[in-house]
Amino acid sequence: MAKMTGAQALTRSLVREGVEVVFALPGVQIMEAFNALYDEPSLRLVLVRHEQSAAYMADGYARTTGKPGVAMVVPGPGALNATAALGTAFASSSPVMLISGQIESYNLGVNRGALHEIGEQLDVFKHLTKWCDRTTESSEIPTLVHRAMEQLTTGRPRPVEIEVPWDILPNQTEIELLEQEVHPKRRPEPADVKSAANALAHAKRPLIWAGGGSREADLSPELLELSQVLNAPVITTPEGKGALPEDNPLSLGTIYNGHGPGHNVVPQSDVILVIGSRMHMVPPVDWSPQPHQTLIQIDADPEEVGRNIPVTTGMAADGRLALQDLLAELGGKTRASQWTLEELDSIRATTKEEIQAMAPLQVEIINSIRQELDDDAIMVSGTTEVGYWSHLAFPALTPRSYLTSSYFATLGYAFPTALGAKVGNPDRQVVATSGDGGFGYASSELATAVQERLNVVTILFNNESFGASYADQENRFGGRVIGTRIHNPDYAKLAESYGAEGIKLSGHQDLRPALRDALKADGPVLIEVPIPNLVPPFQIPPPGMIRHT
Ligand SMILES: Cc1ncc(C[n+]2csc(CCOP(=O)(O)OP(=O)(O)O)c2C)c(N)n1
Repeated sequence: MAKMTGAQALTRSLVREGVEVVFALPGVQIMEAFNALYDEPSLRLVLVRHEQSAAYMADGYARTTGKPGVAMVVPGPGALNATAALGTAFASSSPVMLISGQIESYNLGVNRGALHEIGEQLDVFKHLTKWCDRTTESSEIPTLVHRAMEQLTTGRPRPVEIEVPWDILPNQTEIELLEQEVHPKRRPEPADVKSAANALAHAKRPLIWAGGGSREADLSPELLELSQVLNAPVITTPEGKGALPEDNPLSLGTIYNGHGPGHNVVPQSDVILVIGSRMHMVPPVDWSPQPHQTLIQIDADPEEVGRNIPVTTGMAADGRLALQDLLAELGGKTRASQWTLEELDSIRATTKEEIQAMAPLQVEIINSIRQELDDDAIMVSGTTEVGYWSHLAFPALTPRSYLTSSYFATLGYAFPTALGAKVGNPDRQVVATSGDGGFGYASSELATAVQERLNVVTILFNNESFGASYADQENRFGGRVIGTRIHNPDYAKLAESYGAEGIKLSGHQDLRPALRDALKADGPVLIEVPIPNLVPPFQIPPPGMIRHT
């Protein structure tokens, strides 16, 4: 026990729980907390320009480091500004803690119209978080933070939100701080491990399907070993990219919106091991796992097991522990499945040709980006033409190196998310791709990037439109174009006006040397690339798509 203010209890608790960075934007209800941060040199405050970015940055930091990301905002408008980012973190199973201030504890529930009041703020966050709570006692702040950390580090990682009314932050009282706790992860049931191992050991053509859960379970070493022991090829979802390096001979690449290797490999497989994926097939395709195939699903979230496709064996467990148990059960002896490397090479080549034929320009651009990047560079693929196609054509070579906005498909997330990734990984290259429409959402964070000297390179593809929506009007609405063409600033000049570097290319052919130089800069660089309007993968029917009449 020691005498301290509620705000000190908050910041000291964060330090004890291992937090190193808080992404925040000030306001009266959290000024006490800012004041307490003044005395915590180990806790870096990254000041942002919009609350959406605080939460996006916390997400980018969390997904690339494996450590919870923390954002702090004022209640009401600040908290609401953060919601799209929190929803993105929820969809992406990312451990983000949003600390929202609150109105005075004595005004809670009275609807008096206190500054920044929302009737019941916790209700806003109920469906955007795994857990949210508040305290009205300063002595309870360490417990609130501790419980939030427990939620972030156990089971399926998803965001949490905590609230502290501002009148309890200056209170000086005896407060006991808590020590960081390492919570045990959940092991699978031994009987399930036995039956799954038995099915995999006898599989003729086993297949491993790795989703975003593989990222959060950090199971890459085990995944590599298991794929080799079973001689099983691996496909991933966009969120699982990099779980097995995509240049590994057993990697077949990524399935996305029905495209990719799925139709070339799933039907031929007899036993499919799914790790950390919902198996939600959008659009529905005839190559999704069928009842005659043995389906084994491992997921940290018990509610996900069998939700979209019935499974033969389900394991609600930590992915890494489950793979370790499977490997132990299999005894480390290599199984000779029927897959040959020639067959896998042929599937890979066919898939590549299919993608190349659908999107030649996008693939050319993606290849030129990949060629300039280190293996462990972080790519935040924006909600844009080149971003969608990168799911299919950009090989991710290390874990935690490829970020998407998952099923939220959030426009505008890429640039701020990349900034958070860079804060957490100062020694890795970080690149974001963005459309002209998407970049506008958080362009003011150029100021943050300059202030924090973050060398994030944003490649902005300018087609002077909300391109995906424009293409939709061209293709589905007979060219009746309305509300999809946009006026743009001169992006290079915009970046320069913030003190960042801005480069305007006359064509995508010049991208490679520009990117090479940009990656060596001492701060943010924006590279604008003009491109024509193109068609995203979700507007091209994939092989085996089931059409509903
Ligand atoms: C927050 C949000 N608002 C709207 C959308 C719908 N939407 C998806 S793509 C798109 C157009 C994006 O335009 P741009 O960023 O310029 O990229 P482009 O499609 O031109 O490559 C829109 C409006 C969305 N996904 N997210």
